[in-house]
Amino acid sequence: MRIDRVDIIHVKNPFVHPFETSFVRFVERDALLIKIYSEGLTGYGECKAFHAPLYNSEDNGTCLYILKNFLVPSILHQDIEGPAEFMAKVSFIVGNRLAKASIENALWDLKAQREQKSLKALWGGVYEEVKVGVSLGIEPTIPALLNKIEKYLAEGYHRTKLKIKPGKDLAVLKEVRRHYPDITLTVDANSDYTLADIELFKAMDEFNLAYIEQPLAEDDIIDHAVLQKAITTPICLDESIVSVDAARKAIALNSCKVINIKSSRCGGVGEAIKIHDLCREHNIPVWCGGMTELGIGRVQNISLASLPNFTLAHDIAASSRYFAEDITVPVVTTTGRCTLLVPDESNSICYQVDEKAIDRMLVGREV
Ligand code: OSB
Ligand code: MG
Repeated sequence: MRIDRVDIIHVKNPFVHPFETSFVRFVERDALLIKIYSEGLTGYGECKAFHAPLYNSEDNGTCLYILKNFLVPSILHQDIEGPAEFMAKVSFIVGNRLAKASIENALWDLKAQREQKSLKALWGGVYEEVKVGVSLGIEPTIPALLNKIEKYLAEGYHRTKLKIKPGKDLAVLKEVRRHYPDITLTVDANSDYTLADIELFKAMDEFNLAYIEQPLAEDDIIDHAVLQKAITTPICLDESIVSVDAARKAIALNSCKVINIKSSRCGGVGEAIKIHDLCREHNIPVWCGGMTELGIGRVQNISLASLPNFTLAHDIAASSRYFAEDITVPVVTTTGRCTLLVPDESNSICYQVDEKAIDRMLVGREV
């Protein structure tokens, strides 16, 4: 496909409620969108970086720099076969996976349109519906958190994940379990602990958590292996799994029993599918992680989550979990059966990008 033009669109969409993680309190989604024009079609990708390098080493500023200086020039006014050829072409660039994935995702959108296939069909999806979970931020008080849990259970979320940080962990869990002894519950530490906290994680075993997500450092699968040996609760790695090679090593070391796949974090859907396949061979269940994305990213995540080994509930909530307004028509909505419908030829679900909504959220555009 000939690439005629690439726009980088900067938008901001306020959150309906602040979302606090161990690393920052988010009040809005500040994001770069990629729009690629090719032979009369337009493909969209969403860059999953944030305003600052807090989740990993990239942010919107570094992504914009890499996009403008390296990634866009590698495809603009050229003939390119598709996402895989693009990834091979930019493999000389070390890291910068969130930036690479934003273009890769837009090329998948174009490929799907050219071949008149759904992303689900292109990627080998099998499920018609995928399970929704909710990721709840750190709240100022335990009653405030209990209110949030109640709200999302009532909305039909299948799994509740609580963000934790040192000082906001065991006491919170104890109260939540006292009120909700039977819900499917997990915690996400976003790397905020070390092996010095091993006793704290041993104490978590009594809360019957489905898993503990990324307790230790991004680059430390050795310490995660030590911790996994010391506790019965499964560890789920998020930040650490930046590639299929990282997944292979984590599995070999028994650093985790579950993996959260984010196509952005590992440089694109091509790599995400390789991780999915590897985990399937090793009986490691996976689920699709989220980056509080807007609709473009949300819809692509739903399609990825339809692959067979995505058996646990995903961090792909309805648009309304974060936003009053989203950038797809329709916006993402749950079914009422703790699931989301996967867009496909076989059903009538089809999402269009809402250009007018993008214009309302617009900060700037680079053509
Ligand atoms: O670690 O999974 C994470 C949000 C921002 C950055 C990292 C993470 C998260 C979430 C929210 O947990 C997931 C979502 O609902 O999109
Ligand atoms: Mg996480």
